[in-house]
Amino acid sequence: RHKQGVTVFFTGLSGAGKSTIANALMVKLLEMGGRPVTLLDGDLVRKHLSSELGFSKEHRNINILRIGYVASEITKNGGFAICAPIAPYKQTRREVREMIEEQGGFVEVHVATSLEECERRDRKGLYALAREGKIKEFTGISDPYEAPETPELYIDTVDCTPDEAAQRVLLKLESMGFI
Ligand code: GGZ
Repeated sequence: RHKQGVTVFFTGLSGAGKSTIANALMVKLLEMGGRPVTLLDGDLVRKHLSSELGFSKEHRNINILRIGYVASEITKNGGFAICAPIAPYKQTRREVREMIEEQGGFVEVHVATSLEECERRDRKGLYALAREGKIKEFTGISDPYEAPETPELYIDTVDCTPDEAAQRVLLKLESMGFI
């Protein structure tokens, strides 16, 4: 008991707050000690693991399956994997879930900040560029996002801080018996 690995898989739009919550969760899990924690953030995965890939449906799916594979190995070996890609396609998320559930726990967290709110914040200016057509296939603007129907957790960042969101993930991990 308590030796099983777990993957926490965040999904949501660009700018929804996935990375911020994922980092806050990592800090909390590290503070608790115990299993090693590996953060597979969208940006770093794109840089180190998927640098040749773009944002077509095919390339996004290859990217997500790579993240899923790495997370499944971490989970198999008893660690915590935290993933934070957009992961816009339902079928691909399902494949990742099936792959990881063979090895341990899988907790899908929908960071459900609305498109309106993400675009209003536009922290990196990408939504403006997407509206101008300067970034093609941009999720939510000119490319689809298929929202999860039954995620383990649903978080809207309008009514909670990143720290509170991370706390909610911890409570979920606890109630599922993983910590
Ligand atoms: C969506 C894009 C795009 C397009 C570049 N669509 O907010 P960010 O900048 O830092 O996070 C986004 C990141 C998305 O990469 P992922 O690997 O998470 O996507 S997926 O899961 O779909 O493979 C955004 C930036 O890359 N970005 N172009 N066209 N986001």
